[in-house]
Amino acid sequence: MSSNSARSSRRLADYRQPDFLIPEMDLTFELAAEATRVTALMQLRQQTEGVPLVLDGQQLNLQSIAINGAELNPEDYQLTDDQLIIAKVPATFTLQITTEINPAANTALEGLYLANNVFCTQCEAEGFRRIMFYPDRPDVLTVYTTHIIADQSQHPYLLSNGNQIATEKLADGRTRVSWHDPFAKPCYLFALVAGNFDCISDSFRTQSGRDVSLQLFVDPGQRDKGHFAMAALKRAMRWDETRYKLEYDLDVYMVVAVDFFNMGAMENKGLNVFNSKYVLADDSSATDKDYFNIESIIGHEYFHNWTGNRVTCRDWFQLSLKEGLTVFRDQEFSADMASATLNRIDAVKLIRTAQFAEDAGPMAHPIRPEQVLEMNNFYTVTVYDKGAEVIRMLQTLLGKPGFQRGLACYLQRHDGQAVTCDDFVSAMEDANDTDLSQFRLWYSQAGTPAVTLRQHYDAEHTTLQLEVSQQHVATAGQPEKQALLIPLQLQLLSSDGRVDQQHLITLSKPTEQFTFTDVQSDPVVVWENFSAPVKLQQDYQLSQLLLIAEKASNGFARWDAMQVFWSNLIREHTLQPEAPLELPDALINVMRHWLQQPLPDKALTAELLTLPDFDTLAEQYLHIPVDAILSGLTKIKQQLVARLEQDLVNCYQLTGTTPYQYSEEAVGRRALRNRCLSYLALKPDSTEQLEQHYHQSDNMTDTLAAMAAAQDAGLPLIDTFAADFANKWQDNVLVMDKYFSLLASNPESEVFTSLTKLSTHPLFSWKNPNRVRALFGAFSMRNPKQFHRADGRGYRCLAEVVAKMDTINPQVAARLITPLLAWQRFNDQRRDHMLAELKLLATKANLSNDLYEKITKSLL
Ligand code: 7MK
Ligand code: ZN
Repeated sequence: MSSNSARSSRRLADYRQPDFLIPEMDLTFELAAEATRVTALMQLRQQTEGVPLVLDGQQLNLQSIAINGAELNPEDYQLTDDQLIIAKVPATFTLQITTEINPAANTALEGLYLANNVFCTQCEAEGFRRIMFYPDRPDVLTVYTTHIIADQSQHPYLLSNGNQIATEKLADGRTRVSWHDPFAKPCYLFALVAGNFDCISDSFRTQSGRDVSLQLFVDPGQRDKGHFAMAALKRAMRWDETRYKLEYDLDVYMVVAVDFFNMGAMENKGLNVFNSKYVLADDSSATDKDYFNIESIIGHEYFHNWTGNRVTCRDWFQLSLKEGLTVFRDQEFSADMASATLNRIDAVKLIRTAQFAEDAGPMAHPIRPEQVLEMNNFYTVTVYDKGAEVIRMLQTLLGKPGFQRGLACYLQRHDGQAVTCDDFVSAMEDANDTDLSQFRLWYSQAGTPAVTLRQHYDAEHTTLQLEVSQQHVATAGQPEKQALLIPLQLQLLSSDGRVDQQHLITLSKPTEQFTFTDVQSDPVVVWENFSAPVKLQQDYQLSQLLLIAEKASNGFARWDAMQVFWSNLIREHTLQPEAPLELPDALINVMRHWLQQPLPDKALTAELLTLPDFDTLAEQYLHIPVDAILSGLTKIKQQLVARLEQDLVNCYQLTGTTPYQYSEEAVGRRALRNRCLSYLALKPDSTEQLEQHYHQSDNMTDTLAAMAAAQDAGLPLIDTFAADFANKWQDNVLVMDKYFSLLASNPESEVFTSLTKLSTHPLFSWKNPNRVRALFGAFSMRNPKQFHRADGRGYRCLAEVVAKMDTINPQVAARLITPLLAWQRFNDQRRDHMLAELKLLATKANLSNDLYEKITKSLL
């Protein structure tokens, strides 16, 4: 941690080529909990004449340093807090450096750390500098040979990137295992894992007929929970071959699951490391959502092998080059594995909540940021998910075949290189012979555009004129905005709901007119699939929204129409919170129809029957009317139950259970049934049904649904469920995370007692990010009622956790603080309480860069 005065951001504009290249490196790790020795032998080649050699390094203990075999004296180099500088070096030379590090003391989980008796690394983005002195930047590509020396009785598996080339028993009883990765890679893709695991082995024959050995490592005793992930991996490998003709390139692909991990997973070349939450699953302990996430994240990391590893980023400002693209690829994979509509709905929900909020707040940044203090703060929904939307727009504009050509050109042209977002767009342009200069603004401009659509129908000439305009508001640090290139996929529906015409229009000016001919009647204009990350504003009548919801062929558009309807209703309520909130009969009839005759896609039916959540609604206000949104949601739910009770009961029975299976049909059926249950729980006499649901459940999705329904309805029954659940699952820490999250979402004020109690639970640990996120992440992000209490108690609670976590794991602290940064969006006491907490945090000594950057931007 640096003193506040020494902090300085880096800028994209200041990029310079590396001064030295390191084509090859030989690394030896002598593992020991508190003093691991790392010896590196590197071949260096100077690129810029006469410059000193500057290596990054943090919290390292330098043991020795030699150039071409000659030991250096202390006056030959300079050691600072985070650099090693050697003023005079030859043009080409070998450099040998030995350092000592303390993995046991590493609670930040960056670099090499020891947790649960497993040595594990996480190097992205800038963790390698906590392992050894090195130019820790993604444009220095090196071929690694890695030797791991350890006591194999303690750590039977000693793993690193690439192929295992040797294993040798040493005279002192320790073992040395050697690995070689033939693909030159940046140091952020380096990995080392040493521990005791159960290993699931399998193999995959590639399209060209090579056999790849697949190995999945899980905690001893967890073997049965790894089979789904292994099967998902094989589906991902096949999909990338079929869709993009991309094959795996090494002889072995390893995945290790660990419980201590800052993020979801990591694509280290040939040796992925996963948070165990995204690997381990079986039918009784995993939810439908868990299964979904595992397949999607296994896919994501696998797809990085081409988009990220074979072609990597020149600098960290280009992060979206690999992440936006790889999220897009994992979304397309998931859409092909199950319901494309549901996948799109989930992706859009995330954009409309977290991403729109980020783009409107103090941390707003373009998908290619221009200035960064702490890189870890830029692993954001903007870089990832808005980045994926930008890639999706390219596919929409160029068509699937055109996009495919562009991607092939990009990978072929830049294989083995570290490149930029501009290089990617250029490949798309060249492969399609088109000019994307205006499109490039999506990479540099932050903020969510608003697009307004007005229609004028001319019955005499059967023409429809659309007047479309885009509006932009200033974002943090970026006051000027330009018109973007915005693709809009539209359908014209006739009054019986039939698709009359389909058009892809491309808005490029502030305002533009589009004219369509042969339109037989004044149509309902429907936006398909959220074809651009914008807020689209259209003036719909209630009857038009219901027509879309009921009749449109596009499932996404049906869901979206319902979202607009509920948002409008809540908005009216926030303007007049005392006025009675009456649901129109036409709406009730449509909902009744869905309950009586669910659509073939039951998951979509469930979504059509679900109200927008607090965050989705909140994002639509400049100043968030917390109480009115919450009371509006409650009133609507109560009316729905009162007016649809019998239909909810019938639909619940209609969707009766069969033994658990993770299939698209069964997932949809459970979603619909549990949606009904959550409404029915609000009836006065729901206890019996909830008990039955809980006790009959053979799976985690249904069990948690009963518990959540009981808790949200304020029934004492939740205490009985919780006790039973904790007793049953006390030995499964991932399931106990769900228990922590559930109790942290309790909308009653006793949640504070639970938080205190659970933070001293035997399974809870401040050092494990999964536990902390399960408890306090859930509280701050899934409990709007108690978190946003007007008396500030929720904010106080979070701020205390953030302060504590900053001393243990700054990355986790910086992610947790997010909801407090948005203080400008709240009124009166809430704003004052949030500000007070931020200001108090700002005065803390030794604040991490992670928190410092966010807090100062928010207080600016
Ligand atoms: C996903 C980086 C890694 C946030 C979301 C991931 C991370 C952070 C997985 C860690 C990833 N490269 O594959 O993108
Ligand atoms: Zn990724």
